[in-house]
Amino acid sequence: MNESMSSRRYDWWRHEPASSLFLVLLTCTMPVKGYAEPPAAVHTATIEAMQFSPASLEISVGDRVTWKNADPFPHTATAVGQQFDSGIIAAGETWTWTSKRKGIYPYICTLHPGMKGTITVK
Ligand SMILES: [Cu+2]
Repeated sequence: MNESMSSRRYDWWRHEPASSLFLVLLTCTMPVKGYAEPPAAVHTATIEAMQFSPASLEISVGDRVTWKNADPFPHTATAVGQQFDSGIIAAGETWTWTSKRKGIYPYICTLHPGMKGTITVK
């Protein structure tokens, strides 16, 4: 019984070389891909005293930006072109956005439109 099971397993490898090759390729390319791509960075913009700090951030595609509201009242981080919109970020809360496309994204706080910042995705 054990013998027939092992011969069946042998047959699978022998008669389905395409499947075997696929598995080998999948296994070999996954870690390589991981090394080739630079790790995504996380950038922080603090909202404090009615200002985004730093007001300008330069990031790469795939990077994340976390806004942290350090004021005792709510704010938003809303792209003028609507590419992102945090909605209300309550006092002490954070909101994170992952960049997907290159571009220059000026943003404001919709509650205090005088507050301005810019995210540049390169
Ligand atoms: Cu605000």
